[in-house]
Amino acid sequence: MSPYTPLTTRNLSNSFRHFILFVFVYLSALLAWTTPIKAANPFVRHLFTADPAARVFGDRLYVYTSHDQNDATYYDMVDWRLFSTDDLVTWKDHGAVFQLKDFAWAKKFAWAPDAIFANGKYYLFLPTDRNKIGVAVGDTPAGPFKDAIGAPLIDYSTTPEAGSEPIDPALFTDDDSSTWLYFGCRQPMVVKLDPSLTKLAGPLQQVVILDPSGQPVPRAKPDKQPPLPRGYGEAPSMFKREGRYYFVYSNGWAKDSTLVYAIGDSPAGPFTYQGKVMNHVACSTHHGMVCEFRGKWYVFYHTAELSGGNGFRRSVCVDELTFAPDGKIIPVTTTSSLK
Ligand code: FUB
Repeated sequence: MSPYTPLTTRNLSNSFRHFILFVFVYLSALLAWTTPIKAANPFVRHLFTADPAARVFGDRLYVYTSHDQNDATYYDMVDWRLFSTDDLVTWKDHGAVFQLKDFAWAKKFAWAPDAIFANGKYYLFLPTDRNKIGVAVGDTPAGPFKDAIGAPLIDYSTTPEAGSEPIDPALFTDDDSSTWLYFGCRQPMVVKLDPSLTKLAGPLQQVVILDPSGQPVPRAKPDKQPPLPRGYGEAPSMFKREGRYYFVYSNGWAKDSTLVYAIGDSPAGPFTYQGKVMNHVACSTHHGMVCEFRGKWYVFYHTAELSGGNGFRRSVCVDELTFAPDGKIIPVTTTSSLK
């Protein structure tokens, strides 16, 4: 073979093809380098939003939130909001998907929502009045939704065994299709739901959280800061990874409180305390959810940074979350473009 190959038309077109390929690869790498992997935190800034519940329906990520009022001096919210995205960079605002007045029996406090897909429909689980949980149903993730029962699913006044503050509903569907509802402030509760999702299918049980020596963890208190592991405050959520059940919750309202987690072998527990999900953020409440989207894991949470530290005017945020080889969560260092 000749060491010198003349520049034939064929070689020329090959060289051109290589050049185009090189430019394409170079530009793709440049684009990947400069394209943000998610919007800067907080990712909703045109209104105050809190208590994010992140759910994947189809190939899209939906975040249902409560909605703090611009002039709020308490958690006197009146509607629930929805945002969705394909890429965590561009978010669509779906507006208010349900309002307190859509439940004829509810009076106040449109607090932390959750959503689930079942029976070909989308169900919202919504706490009101600080003592009730209602269910709304719709045909799409963004509704329109209507009251699915015409009465609360959980009501402390008729079901005191639900605990004195049945708020913060969170749902989990296991591989066997059973659906579990977690809720409660200070007292974590779990109950199996009927497949209709509009009835309870089992006893209301307290969620048991143990320390690594098998002792129940002490309860969270507003003004005290017992050492970790500290007990349950509010904001439960559940996810399953590699056959294990991760119970995520806020460990209260102390200066260093945050989202923590415990792991168990069944959705009803007991769960053994593991550690923090993320660092403490500037806010008097901590509420979030861990969610897998397109092969990556994320923690959604809220902060009060955008309002300058007003805990009644919060903003939802998201950061990527990773696991150690033994399945433990590597505590997330939160990001913000406001710092
Ligand atoms: O948003 C009102 C309440 O604040 C929620 O129910 C709690 O989880 C806390 O975030």
